[in-house]
Amino acid sequence: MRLWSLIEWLTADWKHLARFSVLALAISSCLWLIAVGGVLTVSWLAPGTDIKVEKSGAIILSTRFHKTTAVYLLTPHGAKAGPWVNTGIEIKRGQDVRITASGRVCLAMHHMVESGIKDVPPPLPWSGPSGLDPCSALPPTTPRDEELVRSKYLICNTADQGELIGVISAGEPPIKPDSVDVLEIGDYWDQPAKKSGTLWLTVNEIWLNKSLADAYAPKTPEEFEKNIVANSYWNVWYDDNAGAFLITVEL
Ligand SMILES: [Ca+2]
Repeated sequence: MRLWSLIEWLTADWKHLARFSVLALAISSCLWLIAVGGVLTVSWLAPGTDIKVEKSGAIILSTRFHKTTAVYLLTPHGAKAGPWVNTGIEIKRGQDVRITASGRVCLAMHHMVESGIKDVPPPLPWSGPSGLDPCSALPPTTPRDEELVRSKYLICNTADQGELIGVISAGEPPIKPDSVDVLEIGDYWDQPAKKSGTLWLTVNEIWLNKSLADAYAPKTPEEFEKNIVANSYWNVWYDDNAGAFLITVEL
């Protein structure tokens, strides 16, 4: 009956119909705006995840309201022309950077194979991202002692051999950067970035050049000329490494 009364009221005067039409249009418009606004708000608040794969192989995940997380698998061989590996992970100055690393690397695979054949402990045990404990050189008659003699030639003298180290740089860093520029990451590093650039990583080893014959010890100068200089084989100490570190960078 109420519906019939409404129809009678609307048809009694065209002004009633006009007012009713305007009111109905206003209410429907408001409902439509509320619905559209709700959909847009929900989609804006939703944590949409963007996944990008860099040429370097780094997998970068980012969400609208959360920090970026990048994952990179670092092998301990260095790059083609130098020890520093371009991760493709970009960092801005002042960003809080948290790096976590896991995995193990072998820094002298030939020693590992020889020890495996003889069933004796290897002179260079597998190393985590924090590098080798210098005390593992004992007893001093093992080939590990040779590594201690050469330690002054490491890319970062204040980090242990095999330790994960990094540099934030716009271009490829020098083989042995200024010590203030080297991030001694190990298995965990959490600090604001002091500069903007790409994250370059490597394990702390020796990258030879013509003037580092002593770093080829205990081989002779003649062997250094024949094996290394003649072949520009500067990465000889990186070439016998094996394993990998899984690096997670949170920005
Ligand atoms: Ca090595």
